[in-house]
Amino acid sequence: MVNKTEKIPGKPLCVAGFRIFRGALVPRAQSRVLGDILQVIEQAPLFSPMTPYGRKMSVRMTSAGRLGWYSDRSGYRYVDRHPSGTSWPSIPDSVLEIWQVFLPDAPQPESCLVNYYGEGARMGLHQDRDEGDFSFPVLSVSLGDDALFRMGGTARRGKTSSIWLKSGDVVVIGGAARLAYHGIDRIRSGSSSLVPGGGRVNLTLRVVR
Ligand SMILES: O=C(O)CCC(=O)C(=O)O
Ligand SMILES: [Mn+2]
Repeated sequence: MVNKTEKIPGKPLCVAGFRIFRGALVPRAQSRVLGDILQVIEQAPLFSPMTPYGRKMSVRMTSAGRLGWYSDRSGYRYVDRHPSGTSWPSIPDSVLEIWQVFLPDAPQPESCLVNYYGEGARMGLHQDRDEGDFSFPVLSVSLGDDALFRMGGTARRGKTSSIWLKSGDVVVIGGAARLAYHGIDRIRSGSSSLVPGGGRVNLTLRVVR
């Protein structure tokens, strides 16, 4: 249930090769997707991963799909089970529909990372490079509180630009930007009432292989 005007995705805002589709999900679609993701979280509760450097991440996360992104002292990787030992729940149809609209020619994503940002949570500048295949874009969906998204190039210390992502925005990170650095500097706590109890939920869909 993507915005009708975006059924054939309109012209995106392009920043550093990142394609940003403002308001791609209308409020009703945002509620539907969030409801489905809250069910995922019930089956596979959010946890706080440890970085390979031994620091607890401020973002809490879980996954849906065949593979989930995971991190601990052994490094960043994809695993086929939640830390509790159960398989990850399936990616909800409402989420796959978004992928289908924006990336009809790509294979189905094998992973939907669910990031939860409470007050003060952030995600440092990084590349998405734990997948075995970088031929396909990464698609990200923002739900809930506004987030300041920083985008750079493929060099660690290159120039960056930032944009506030809002609930319902979709970002497609492909082509020259597939391995570009990006991160979330901060969220604007209380800027949306979509997520019960507040905060921001980000979905990151990826083909992993
Ligand atoms: O929260 C976001 O918008 C970005 C998340 C992200 O970059 C990631 O999980 O790799
Ligand atoms: Mn990322």
